[in-house]
Amino acid sequence: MRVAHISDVHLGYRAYSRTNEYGVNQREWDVLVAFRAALRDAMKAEPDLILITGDLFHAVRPPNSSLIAAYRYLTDLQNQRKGAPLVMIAGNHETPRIAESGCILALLAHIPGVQVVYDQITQLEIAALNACLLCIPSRGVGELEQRILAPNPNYRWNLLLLHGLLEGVTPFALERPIDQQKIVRDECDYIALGDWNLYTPIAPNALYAGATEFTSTNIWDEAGKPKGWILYDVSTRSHEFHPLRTRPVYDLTPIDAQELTVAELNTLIEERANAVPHLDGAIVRQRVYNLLPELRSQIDGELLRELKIRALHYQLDLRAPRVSFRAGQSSGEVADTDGETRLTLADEWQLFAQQYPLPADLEREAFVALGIHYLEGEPTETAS
Ligand SMILES: [Mn+2]
Repeated sequence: MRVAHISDVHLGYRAYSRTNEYGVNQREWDVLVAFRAALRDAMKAEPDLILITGDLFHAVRPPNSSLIAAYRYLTDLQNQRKGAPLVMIAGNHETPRIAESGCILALLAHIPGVQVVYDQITQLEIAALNACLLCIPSRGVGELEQRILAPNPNYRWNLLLLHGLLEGVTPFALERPIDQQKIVRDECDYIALGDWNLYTPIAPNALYAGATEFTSTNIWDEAGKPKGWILYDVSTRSHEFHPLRTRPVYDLTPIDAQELTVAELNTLIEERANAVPHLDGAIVRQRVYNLLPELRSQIDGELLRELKIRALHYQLDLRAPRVSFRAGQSSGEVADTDGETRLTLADEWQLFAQQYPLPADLEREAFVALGIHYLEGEPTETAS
């Protein structure tokens, strides 16, 4: 039995202000294009089963344009596949906080061959494939503690679908990560994982497919890494990762402006941008460290306008010379002369945590402070 595994498509994701010739946000369009390409590629591989492991939609109420396109693509696909099995579970992005609100994925369950799990942990039996699928959507993760997950002996193949972060995948998980031992078990023929945006094998039989486009809160960390889908052979427990063409994302090498004239800085900005193989239409970030605030206005505006026209999104991220973010703590410590570490870990944490989406009931200031406390300990201990 061969399985096509797609995940974290995030239909309805929008970013930047650029629209395409149809008036649709360019990034929303890109995400649709990636989904269509994934379905087409998967279709060509003629899998027995297609799995979508959550966050097909970026939001509980996605834009109509994306909803209509998803319905059309999936209907076309399932017509071509003559209603062969396609199973999807809900991710956190498309799961409303209140269960009674209903889940948009329920709409797709009307397409021939499509089965959808968006609420509790559910066992789906697919007799035609002699397979049993234990489906754990985002909302089901909370039930895991009280459950004993055992394979169903009445079926030749046992699969598990999960949308959630296993422990060890990222240090930045907000919610408590899921115990690997509970999920990653040898008796399971395939463990199809969603929620993590990069293709990541956990075990030969347990894989994160990753997202199909760059839609996470920090795309710069993902720059240069492939997006795609997985073709998995259940009988040999082997897989192929199939990359998809996405919009290019570049996080350019930071420029240290400490000893540069403005003319030199402008030249470097231009050179780094032009060194990018496909700047036109790309998403680009250029960080500049140690820039004195009074020099900001002298950066070549015409150059920036040109870069912003060529790229889909060109972000010039200017940072003043390093001083502690907390007033009164530092005496204006000068930046490192080795040019390697331009920000302390605590400063990097602040920059990260100030933008990271937090649950509404979490106070950001306390969250940031706690992180600093963990990183630095008591100030008296680190003072030299
Ligand atoms: Mn997710």
